[in-house]
Amino acid sequence: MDRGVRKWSTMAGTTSEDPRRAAARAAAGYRALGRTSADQFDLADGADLGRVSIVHGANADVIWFDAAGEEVVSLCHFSPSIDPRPVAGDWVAVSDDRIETVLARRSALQRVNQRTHALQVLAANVDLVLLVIPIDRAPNIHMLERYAVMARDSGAPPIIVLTKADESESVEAAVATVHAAVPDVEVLTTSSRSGVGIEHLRQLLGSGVTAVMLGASGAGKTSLLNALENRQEHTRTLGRGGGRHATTTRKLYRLSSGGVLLDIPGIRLANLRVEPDHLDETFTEIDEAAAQCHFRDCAHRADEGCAVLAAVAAGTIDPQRFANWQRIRDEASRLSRDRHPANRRAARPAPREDGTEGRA
Ligand SMILES: Nc1nc2c(ncn2[C@@H]2O[C@H](COP(=O)(O)OP(=O)(O)OP(=O)(O)O)[C@@H](O)[C@H]2O)c(=O)[nH]1
Ligand SMILES: [Mg+2]
Ligand SMILES: [Zn+2]
Repeated sequence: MDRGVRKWSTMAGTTSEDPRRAAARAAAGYRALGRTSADQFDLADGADLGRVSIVHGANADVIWFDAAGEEVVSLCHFSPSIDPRPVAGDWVAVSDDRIETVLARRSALQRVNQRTHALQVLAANVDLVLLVIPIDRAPNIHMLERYAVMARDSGAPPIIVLTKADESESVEAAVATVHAAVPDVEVLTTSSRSGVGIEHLRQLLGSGVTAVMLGASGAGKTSLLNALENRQEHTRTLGRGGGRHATTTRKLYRLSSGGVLLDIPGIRLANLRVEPDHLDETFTEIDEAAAQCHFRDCAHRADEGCAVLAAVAAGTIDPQRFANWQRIRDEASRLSRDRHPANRRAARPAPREDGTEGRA
């Protein structure tokens, strides 16, 4: 990279233009990039604020605004000591085409990497997680529940976006099924083909909102982006050979509705598996506190000498994280009980009042 040839923040700032107008233009640019009043950062002298749009290995495309308020997109490499590693959606401090620091994240969508068992951040600084579920067939509730847990764990509220309504035999039944599985989350029905629900989605994705789409490959995520923007990003061709994922990178898009949308590749159910082991790896703080419980087999319910409950009460463990942990723990033990044929009958949920069974 030709460093020194191109001065970072003074490049276009030497004109006689009114600096206040330039600053106002830059501020508007950062707002369109999803910056909110909650994003107040302390930048080192000479560094510029930027947002990561896409990561390629140890480089990333960063969008920022120069001293003249002009938008610049630079391919920046990571400072060798960078920690954490930048991901799409991160706010970063850049100088000389280098990402110096990743600024504090106000939310992060993450999953456990199946191979390394390490936590992997998929998207940073999101305000809304769109759980994208196709309804051209029966909605996959198993998957939806895990997505909901992931979303809740991110710190950003979820919204369920049902796709392919044009190919659904019974939209109302799908909505009812999904609503019963994840009761307190708004459900929006869409079709990228007919345009149903797209305007409503646009309204949810207004200025200052960064959303990420979470859903299986082929769920119709990129198609939603295309429908929102009347554009043509590459989507998946179903039923043919070739690559399984149409979208292979996580990328940030600015929307004409004012918001920002992160498109990420589909996540397979296998990578969302709920196992007690993964629970401990994902919720390490709970696992660590549990080592201090008085009873070795403490269930952290109401037990005497429970260090986990004490940590929640003291605020060292986030109550929301603890609630999510309890939810998945209970589900994991129910699943393992269900695997024993002798328990199957007893473990089946009672019919609900509306006559439907609890879950698929
Ligand atoms: N009938 C119908 N088909 C749709 C709709 N939305 C998407 N599809 C089709 O579903 C397939 C997958 O759509 P994509 O948008 O590529 O799915 P994706 O979730 O981005 O998939 P990955 O990028 O692999 O994660 C494509 O063949 C689309 O044409 C819809 O609203 N109606
Ligand atoms: Mg896609
Ligand atoms: Zn305990």
